Amino acid sequence: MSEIHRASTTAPVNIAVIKYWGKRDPKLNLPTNSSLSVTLSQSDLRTHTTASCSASYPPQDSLLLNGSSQDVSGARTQACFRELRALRKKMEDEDGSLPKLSSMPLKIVSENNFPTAAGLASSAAGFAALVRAIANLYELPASPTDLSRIARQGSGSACRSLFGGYVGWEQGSKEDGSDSVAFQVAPAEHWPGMRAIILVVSAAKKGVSSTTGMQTTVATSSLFPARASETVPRRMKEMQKAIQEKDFETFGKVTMMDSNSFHATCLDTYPPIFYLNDVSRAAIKTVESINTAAGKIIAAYTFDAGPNAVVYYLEENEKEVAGLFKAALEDKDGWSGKRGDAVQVNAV
Ligand code: 2P0
Repeated sequence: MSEIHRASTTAPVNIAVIKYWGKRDPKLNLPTNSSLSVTLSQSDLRTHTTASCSASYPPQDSLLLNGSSQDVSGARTQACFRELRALRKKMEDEDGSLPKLSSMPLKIVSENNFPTAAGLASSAAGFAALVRAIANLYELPASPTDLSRIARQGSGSACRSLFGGYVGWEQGSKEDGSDSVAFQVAPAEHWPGMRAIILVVSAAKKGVSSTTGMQTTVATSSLFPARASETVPRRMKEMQKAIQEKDFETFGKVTMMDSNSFHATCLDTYPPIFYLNDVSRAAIKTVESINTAAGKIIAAYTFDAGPNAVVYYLEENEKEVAGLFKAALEDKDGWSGKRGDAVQVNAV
């Protein structure tokens, strides 16, 4: 019986406050604009992945996600496997005493502790964990930046899950994508009071996949060019400054405006893409009323490619935001606090 080599890791979910939406190169997952996210606490939301390899395994690579077998033949998963194997192979060629892991079949086992494909960026944590688990298995001397470049090819937003805290993804300008990598804007400890409440409106799989949606938006939306070339570059600067200065009002305003801008370009896509529903809009109104009552921005909503709201706030405003939110939404159609659909998490 051949030896089994194994390594495990976890990767966090990240929720963008400046959204990635649009690819300039779909094959390499190169974006049309930079983006920025807040990492959610791994004690609440994360993917745990074990990568193993052995000469005794069946010849095909395999991936088990939450107990069910996944297709690994897709170009994106293959790109991640190929890049990681090539790095390992190089090490093996340089040091003949290393076991030849690069030629063994891989077995990947992943578990999410949150609903998959519910607009909760499951692919981000998933690919980040997959890439790091294999890198650990292969004992690659790769930095988080190197791994972000590989994970990006699995799923764009995955590159942001290789760092903690507040994380940017530089769109880059090179055709080979070598400069399209994630970077840390600030560590979690820089602004540790950040919290998020996730309102799970629906745990169902999203209707329009991000990849398809983005492509249609880039091809048809007349709002999109201004968003990619003017709005987002300006907001990237504003957001980084707001994080550096721990300025929640600006952080919150830019977060909400960028979510609105992203969903406006979705609506402006033809055929139109609707991710928000009535419950999502009720969440927006609740945030507006919380901020009006406070006389300043103490809560900020953002929505990804689905109806679930993520609301950022500071710990000091816990009662006003998380408390009021649950009370206000509990009786609305499609929402029930009783089902435990509000997940309160430590952002960062
Ligand atoms: C984001 N989203 O910045 C944006 C906001 C959804 C809305 O990144 O095609 O699953 O795998 O590169 O990363 C979701 O898109 O897309 C996403 P692919 P991904 O978080």
